Amino acid sequence: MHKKITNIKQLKLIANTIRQDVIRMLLEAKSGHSAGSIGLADIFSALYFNVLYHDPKNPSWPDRDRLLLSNGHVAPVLYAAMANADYFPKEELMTLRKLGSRLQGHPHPGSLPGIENSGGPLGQGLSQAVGMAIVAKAERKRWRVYCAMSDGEHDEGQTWEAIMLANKYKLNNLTAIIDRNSIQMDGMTEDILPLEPFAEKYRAFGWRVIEVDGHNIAKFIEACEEAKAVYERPTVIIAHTIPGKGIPYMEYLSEWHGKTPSKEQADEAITLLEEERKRIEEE
Ligand SMILES: Cc1ncc(C[n+]2csc(CCOP(=O)(O)OP(=O)(O)O)c2C)c(N)n1
Ligand SMILES: [Mg+2]
Repeated sequence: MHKKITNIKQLKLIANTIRQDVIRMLLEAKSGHSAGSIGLADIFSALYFNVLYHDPKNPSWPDRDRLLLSNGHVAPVLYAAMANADYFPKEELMTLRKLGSRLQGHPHPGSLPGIENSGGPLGQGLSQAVGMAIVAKAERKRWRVYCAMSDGEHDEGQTWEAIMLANKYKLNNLTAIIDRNSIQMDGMTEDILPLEPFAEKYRAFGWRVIEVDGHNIAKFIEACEEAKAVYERPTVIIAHTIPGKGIPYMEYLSEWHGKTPSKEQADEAITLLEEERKRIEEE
């Protein structure tokens, strides 16, 4: 089984590496989704190096926790986290979106071991996760189901069907993690189709709600631990993140939802991230 890292500084350094990998992957691929992927680096560092019970050398280990990625367009952050956790060689990251690559533009379980669901069509991941959590409960398994989702995909009615079903079956083995970055493809979520009061909606649907700063790795891990102790209810962690976090020309801008950096922009991003790395090392 993968060894848990509890040192927050180390997890921050891994998140920094993931961000740098994502920039290099997107530069090489010349297509893909930047802002959401960069914003999720801290959460994916925490998930793959602390929260999940998994074994990168045995991806289909039956007792592993299942992590589903519903907002499949942020595949770059998932692949970067997986490569750093040793699921596959890091060089392969540069094949993102290339013909014949295992790293499809949106994750595909048949292509890459360790991927639990097909993502891409938004709004479906939570339904898949609920199905798995129902099976785990019925068979009295100890593994948990995690579903990473985005705020934008709450515009899909199917998401709310899954939210209701999770409540009906009291799925305390399910943790949903929402990237509350407030952007979607064409603008801010509150302008396109308002989600607020978001937490209250989940509470009204019977879920335990924990809101965290999605860049505070320690608090995020704490929230995941807290979710394990909730009695007979699913938990949602609403993680407030900054899209494009750490790269000022990208931060908070929905135009960076599906755009990739130019060579100059990528160089600037790597320089900024290297500076951040030094700051973390000096902490
Ligand atoms: C069912 C479906 N409708 C539309 C799309 C096109 N699409 C891809 S990403 C996206 C924006 C969704 O918002 P969010 O996931 O919050 O974006 P982010 O925060 O990552 O920028 C849309 C509409 C899709 N993939 N699936
Ligand atoms: Mg979003």
